[in-house]
Amino acid sequence: MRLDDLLGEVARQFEIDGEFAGAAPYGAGHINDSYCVVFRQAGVPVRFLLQRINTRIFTNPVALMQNIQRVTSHLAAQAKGEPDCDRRVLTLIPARDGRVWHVDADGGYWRVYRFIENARSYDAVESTEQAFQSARAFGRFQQRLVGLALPRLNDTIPDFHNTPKRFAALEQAIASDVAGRALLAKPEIEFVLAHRSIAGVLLNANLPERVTHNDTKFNNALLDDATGEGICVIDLDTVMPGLALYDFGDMVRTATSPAEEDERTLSRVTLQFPMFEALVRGYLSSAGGFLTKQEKEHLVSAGKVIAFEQGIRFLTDYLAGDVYYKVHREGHNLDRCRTQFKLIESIEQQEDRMNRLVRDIEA
Ligand code: ADP
Ligand code: GN1
Ligand code: MG
Repeated sequence: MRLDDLLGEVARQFEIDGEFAGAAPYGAGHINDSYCVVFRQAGVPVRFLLQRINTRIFTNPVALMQNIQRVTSHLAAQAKGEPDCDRRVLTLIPARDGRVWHVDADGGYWRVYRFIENARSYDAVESTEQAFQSARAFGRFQQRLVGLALPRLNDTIPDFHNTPKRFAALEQAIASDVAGRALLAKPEIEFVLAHRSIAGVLLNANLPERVTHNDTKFNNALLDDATGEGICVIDLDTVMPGLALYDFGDMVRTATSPAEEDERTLSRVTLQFPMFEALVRGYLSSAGGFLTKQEKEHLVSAGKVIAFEQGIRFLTDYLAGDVYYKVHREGHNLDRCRTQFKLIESIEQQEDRMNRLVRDIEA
């Protein structure tokens, strides 16, 4: 079936009024297939976000959707009464059979969200205000989930942020070298081995388990077009039990450098201190009330650990022959890996100053 026909057929399975008027690929995510679909309702075009879940990566899509349903209902109850509350939380549109997903004839899993209008995501940070706003939104997301009722959420990807296990998987990939690329990545492999002590820093710090987002890259927060406010946290597939600092670490990884994740001019990849400061202030403005002293003391190491872990993951995928992340050019995963390691070097050069800043803010 042609993609356009498939999208129309799938979209019509959801509780959406009006006539299907078209669909187009949307966004720059590495994992799911996202489409903006339009329905004409009383003559007016209304947009929705249709996604096919990547079931190669999320092997239990029903458990995943149960998590998202619980989390979005909880967040919606918390946001109730706030101005513009329906733009502050993702809203699932149910399928006509009452579930919040649809399975197509080929076994593909689909879901639909209301489209958050007049807001957008950015692939690279442009100002300290943006950094502050995204960190505040991710911190608020965590804060509002502190009171999520039991049972524990499902682990949608077990050991997702277990950096030592990611390290071990890389060692395996180097040893088997299935794509014959290890020689091409010699400097990066040497970097990882020389920095191996970073891997255990968060896991060995005895930090409390919380409900976390686990994929807080800068483009997973929507910023309001008019006010710049971090209005909605999106991409909820990996919301599950985790450490608060996985989320803060991923903010540092993705919202301190002016360059995109796959930048090839590595001199552009650098941790800009004012962006880091804005992230700390934004995050603590919403999450500061529940974080422990130990968590706050690890804010700087969090950035290093998560950039290290992500570099390891890109490198592993490069060596495996690009089987996990969507790639758009030769060597794409290796380019992505290099930016992570360049960022770690930049953090290492500024670490003392970064730690002093955190202590001063907390004093
Ligand atoms: P992926 O898991 O592939 O990263 P995302 O859920 O992050 O997919 O969605 C991809 C992009 O689509 C986002 O970066 C964002 O720009 C846009 N997007 C996602 N959900 C919505 C929504 N409900 N309203 C408007 N835009 C959205
Ligand atoms: C993937 O879905 P997306 O593009 O927001 C990945 C994250 C990585 C990120 C790196 C489920 O996120 O863990 O940090 O790419 N998501 C999954 O850009 O693996
Ligand atoms: Mg995303």
